[in-house]
Amino acid sequence: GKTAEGRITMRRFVTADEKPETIQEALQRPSQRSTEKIMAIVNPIIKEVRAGGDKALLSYTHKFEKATSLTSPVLKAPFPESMMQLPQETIDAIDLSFENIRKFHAAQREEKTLEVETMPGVVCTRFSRPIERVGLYVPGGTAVLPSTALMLGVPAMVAGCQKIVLASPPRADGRLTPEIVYVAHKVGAESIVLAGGAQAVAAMAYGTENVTKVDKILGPGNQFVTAAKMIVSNDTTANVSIDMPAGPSEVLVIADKTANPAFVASDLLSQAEHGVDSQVICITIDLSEQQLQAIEDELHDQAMALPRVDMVRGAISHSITLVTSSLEEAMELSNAYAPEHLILQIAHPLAARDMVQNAGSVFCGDWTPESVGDYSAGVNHSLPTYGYAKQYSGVNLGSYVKHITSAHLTEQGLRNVGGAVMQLAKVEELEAHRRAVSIRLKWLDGRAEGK
Ligand code: HSO
Ligand code: ZN
Repeated sequence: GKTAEGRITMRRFVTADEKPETIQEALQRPSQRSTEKIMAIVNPIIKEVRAGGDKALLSYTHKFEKATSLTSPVLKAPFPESMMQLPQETIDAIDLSFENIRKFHAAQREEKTLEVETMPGVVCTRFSRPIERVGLYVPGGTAVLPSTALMLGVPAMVAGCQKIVLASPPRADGRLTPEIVYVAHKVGAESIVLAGGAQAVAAMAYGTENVTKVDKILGPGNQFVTAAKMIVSNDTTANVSIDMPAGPSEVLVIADKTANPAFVASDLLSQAEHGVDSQVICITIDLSEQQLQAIEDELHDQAMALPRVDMVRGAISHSITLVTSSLEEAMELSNAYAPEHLILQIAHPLAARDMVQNAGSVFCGDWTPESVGDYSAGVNHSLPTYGYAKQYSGVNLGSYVKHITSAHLTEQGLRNVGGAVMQLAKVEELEAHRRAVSIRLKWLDGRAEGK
């Protein structure tokens, strides 16, 4: 069979022996299918769901998920107990993870209203409010991902969003993974849309007879989901925003002489098993040939024992090892790549963390595999991929709130700031703006003169 073919190994580059362009080229993400092609498929789906509502949504689910027995595209809370029957170990694991994620995101609340008196009598205030209705997309695909439901749902609950709508493609028998229903119940979701892909995104963006229209859509997905999110967020008639563009998952591991080769390999593989388009990068610092070999041997041996070895093979085929000789160089390469996950298996991980400029989430030291963050530590696993860690944050409490500012001036405040306002209004030739101030100042003067 396929799995017996060839050694599973990453191309190796010694940075000192290569031109910087070669290294940058090697660090390119695998290219995505052209956006035009994807858009051409996604646009009609969005139009149809928008026009046809529940019926159109359901027929896509029959077609793509083969869930032909499904008669309604939405499951409303309260969800029946029978849909969340789980082994006690799974319940305990979800409950423990839920609690850690809840704690970490609750600590991100800004309790206090920010208030600054910019001049005497001129008070500027900023406060936050939850986004009222959020749509959380939990992908189906090659693995069931209840952990993604936790990562999206718990912060929505903590932020106080009034309506939490989950969407996830049902299995061919029309049923949802019970773990996802259990998480939906725990975070207080009002409904679950039993659909995936662009059709689920469209349903939440515009609403249907039974799908609640939402204000923001969050969650990872394949290229169709990502394209749909981009299209609806560009449509002003939908009035919906999204979290961030998403691409395949990635990890970058930095390993020095103190790293355990078996640990390094296990972390590379835990990301590689996500899918053939995943990318993993290993940057070594000052390793001997023997130590490099030890990581490569571990990678091959551990990979061969994995049920998803075929995915791993695909991912590893466009993954690389960069051999460097200093922490500074390693960090510079990592910052340029801007990995979704950065794992520091080095002598002083916390000191190196200060040098991180671009990364979605950082995992420090030998005892912090990425999987703890994927599931249970409390940090979020919905993170910027494809280099977007340069400008985006991962999902966090702030993803579910918006800020409102307010100003409050006293009479004296208006006297203090009014001159500048009137002058700038004059420059912009906006006379009504100028008069909104002058009319008040005149009134104040009149009162002072007792008129
Ligand atoms: N590493 C994935 C998240 C995940 N891992 C879900 C396991 N389940 C992307 O950050
Ligand atoms: Zn993962």
